[in-house]
Amino acid sequence: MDQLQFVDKEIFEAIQKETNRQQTHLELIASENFVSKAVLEAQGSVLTNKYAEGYSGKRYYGGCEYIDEVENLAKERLKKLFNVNYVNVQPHSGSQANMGAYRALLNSGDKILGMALDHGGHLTHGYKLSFSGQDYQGYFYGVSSVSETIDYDEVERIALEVKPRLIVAGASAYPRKIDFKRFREIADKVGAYLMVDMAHIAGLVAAGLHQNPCDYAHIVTSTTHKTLRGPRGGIILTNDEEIAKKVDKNVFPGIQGGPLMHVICAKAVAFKEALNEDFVEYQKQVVKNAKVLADSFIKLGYHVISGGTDNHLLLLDVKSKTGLNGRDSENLLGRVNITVNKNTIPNDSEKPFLASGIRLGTPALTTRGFKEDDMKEIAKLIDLTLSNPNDEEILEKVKQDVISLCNKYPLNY
Ligand code: DSN
Repeated sequence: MDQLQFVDKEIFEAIQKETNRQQTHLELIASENFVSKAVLEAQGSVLTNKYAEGYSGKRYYGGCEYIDEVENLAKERLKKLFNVNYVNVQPHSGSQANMGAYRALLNSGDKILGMALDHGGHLTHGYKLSFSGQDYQGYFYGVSSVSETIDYDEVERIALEVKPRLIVAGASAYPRKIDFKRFREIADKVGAYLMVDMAHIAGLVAAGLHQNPCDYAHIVTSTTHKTLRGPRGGIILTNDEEIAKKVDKNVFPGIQGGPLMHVICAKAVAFKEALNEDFVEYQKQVVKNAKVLADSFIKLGYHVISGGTDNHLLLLDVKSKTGLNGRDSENLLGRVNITVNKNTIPNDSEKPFLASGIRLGTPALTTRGFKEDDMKEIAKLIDLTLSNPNDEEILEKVKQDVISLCNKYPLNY
């Protein structure tokens, strides 16, 4: 950034402060990560200047020969990464990927059956305040109140009752593996499409650490910036040629205009990185770190939802152990440079704005190089903070320990 400081000092300084915040805080938001410098460079490239409505070889603007090269590379790499036949790399976000996928398969007013938001689902899986619950009729399944995991027999029972046109599998706060094969069996039994939103676990899938939804679902959507460690954006994947054609039409011109070619360029770079062997090692470490973090909290006497984790995140019931709700825990941890988000837990007695839990994820810290012993230390620091909300001396000491930990693993930006 050799120009920005002279052209726009205020924005330059805000970026400097955000860079410093990222360096000096423990980033435990499960949906965030740190991209490589190569991804940053690609996203900050001159491709931001180019209009390219349409698809490779069929654009509505001239001068797209290099743009086509970039989009083709992104698509070929993505197909290889998930072993799938057709992909669309143009959705600007995960929500738009989901909108494009729904519009490819559904008519307005059709029934969709997704995971309830307060059980770990996502706004775009049929929630009433999202387009997905307004354009379609949203029905929901949740987790068992005993195991706090998906009860597939119960999903089947609801599906038989609701008879949805589409079932959505995938979650934004679910710490266990999801059985996509079983979801497909349920979908087939009720004559529904199966869509999997793999946004949270895409990196794990790419590394072979989770069942690949492309083997089972009619359509798969994802973001590219979570465990997959790319730029912010969305993608749609399918093995069905007819569905692929509908997806393309519904993304452009259906819901979007010109693709963000600088972002697609950065997606291509991230997909290349994800095809490297070291990406598999990274994802293995993400999962190891999450397990150690979950175990550490269990040892400290916390209720970890579902008793642990199989993936990159865990849900911690803070209220039952500390008396603090999720919002106050998030704020308190923010004061000691630990970044988390409040989250409802299954059958939460608190409203979503307060929530009884926090969600913790390991993708970002694992990118920085954090290992199992650091996770044990982080659990202790979080517990110390939440157990002493009014002790300024302890909070200051925790903050200094957090900064020391961050300094041990500098971010190379
Ligand atoms: N907001 C994302 C998350 O935090 O999981 C989902 O879109």
